[in-house]
Amino acid sequence: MKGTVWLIGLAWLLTVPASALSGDLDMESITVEIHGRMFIPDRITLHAGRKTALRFRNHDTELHTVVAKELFLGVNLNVGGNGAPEFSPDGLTRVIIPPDGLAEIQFTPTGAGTFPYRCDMPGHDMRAVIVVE
Ligand SMILES: [Cu+2]
Repeated sequence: MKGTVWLIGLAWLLTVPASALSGDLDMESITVEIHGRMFIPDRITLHAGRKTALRFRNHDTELHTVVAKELFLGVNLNVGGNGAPEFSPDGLTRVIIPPDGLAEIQFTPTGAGTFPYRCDMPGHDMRAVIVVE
């Protein structure tokens, strides 16, 4: 009997996509790759009212940051991975992502708009846009 339960558990693990393990089945997952001091792609679209797992994966051998002025202010969120989030009283202001690091921000975008973000490390001219529709 124990063996059967174990097998069912294993089968479940193998059939459920990895994205579902970290949250709801209806969560929208999107990943921005950071490579050669660029955000790739430099424009992504999210959906207002939809639970979202927004990931930034740093493939470079240097630190990068994600600085978004308005997108995360006043929004409930969770930051996972090995990034270092920084908060003001108004909300998440910056996430520092180490080399080969990954930051996952789980939140629900509240309103439509176009939200530029950037990396504010000295000398990095890295800009990209998140569109919420
Ligand atoms: Cu950078």
